Amino acid sequence: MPVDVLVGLQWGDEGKGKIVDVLAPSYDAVARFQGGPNAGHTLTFDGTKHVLRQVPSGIFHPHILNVVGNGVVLDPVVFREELQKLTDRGVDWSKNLYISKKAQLILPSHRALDRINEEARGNTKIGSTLKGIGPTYSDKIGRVGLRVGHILLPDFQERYKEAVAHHASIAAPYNKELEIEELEDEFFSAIEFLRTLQLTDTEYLLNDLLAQGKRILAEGAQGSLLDIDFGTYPYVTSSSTISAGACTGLGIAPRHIDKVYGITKAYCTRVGSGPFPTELEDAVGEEIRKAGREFGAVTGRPRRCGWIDLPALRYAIMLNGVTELHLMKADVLDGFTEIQACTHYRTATGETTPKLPDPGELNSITPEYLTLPGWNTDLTNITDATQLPENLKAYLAFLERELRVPIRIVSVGPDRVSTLFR
Ligand code: 2SA
Ligand code: MG
Repeated sequence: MPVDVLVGLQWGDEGKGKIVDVLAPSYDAVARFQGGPNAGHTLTFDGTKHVLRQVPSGIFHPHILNVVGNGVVLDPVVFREELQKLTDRGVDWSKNLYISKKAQLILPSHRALDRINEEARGNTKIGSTLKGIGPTYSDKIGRVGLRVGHILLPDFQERYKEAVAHHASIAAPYNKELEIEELEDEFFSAIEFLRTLQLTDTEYLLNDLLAQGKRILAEGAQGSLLDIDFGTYPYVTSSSTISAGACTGLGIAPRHIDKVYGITKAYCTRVGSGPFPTELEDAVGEEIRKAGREFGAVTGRPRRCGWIDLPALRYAIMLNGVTELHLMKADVLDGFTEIQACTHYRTATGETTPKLPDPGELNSITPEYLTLPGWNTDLTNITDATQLPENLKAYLAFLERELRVPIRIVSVGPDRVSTLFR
């Protein structure tokens, strides 16, 4: 069973990009199955930091095919910029990058609608990245979206105009104009560029690889608690971020899936609005934000920080069928003499539960914490998991007991080399 899936178990920014980069060499293809330019996957190696948004994180390895799957929403303008940046850094993506003709196109008017929708929500803003994600997926489900393959058709211009007219009619009741005229030249020149890339039926490409016994790594974006069905709805993104999304987002049958890598931080963060039971709105939260440099990779927004949330992780592990955990950013907690882990919640009626309640109830529950001794040791120079301080080993053993999944990787720094296998 040669497809492994990598997913974030929290609200995104767990460090998925780094792990894909580390694991990629043992795969023949890396494929993105959902999301779009709302993602910011950060990879650091040879002293340079790279942020990828729509390009799969295997792109630095010339022998690996990188596939943008049908489940993705693609912004051609951002995509061109991203590829230009890679070219400037000497990365040749011309032969190993493929894009599904069935992926949806993000138009300038989708970005405009994202902004208009958010403004209209007043106090209940989602905290969207404003990249047009929600409106583009709405059009996909509403069966009026434009696909990447449509740019190859002679009537693409007419289809584009129809879509924009539709979007203008959505904006009109809000007394808003789309104001996209100045963005259209850039959009169409990016479309011209997109036409020159390898656009194909990637479901065939991927299944042909499988038929040859090749191995595929499916790269998730955002996190399980932002999933459209199981996340903290409506404060979620608009795609299936869980492992099952890899099947529909790539055209791969469930029977091909083997391992599911679940990525979590040693603590927890969230960017955007919505419930976050273990959030620390105090000096400790601030300390984590500072130590972890917790600012959005795309928008630069400060991320909300808090302790690790085991009920939420148990839920994500269940939904994804996680077979191994990767614990990221352990080094961020180096300076703490004590750390806390939420093991249960106490509900409004006084019961304790190890489960994640319905999103509507999350504001009325109280997290119950267990305090553990911190390791209070600088992890930066550790190169082998056996050298980890005893208190960190005890934290890992505690998590494995509570979550019932082995922790195979512990990350102690942003660089590729700071990745310890157990
Ligand atoms: P959207 O833009 O419609 O998908 O936003 C809906 C919610 O999903 C959250 N979201 C994210 N959360 C964490 N990281 C994301 N990617 C970037 C990063 C974000 C950034 O890697 O740092 O730079 O700010 C991401 N993308 C979407 C979003 O905050 C909303 O809560
Ligand atoms: Mg990110």
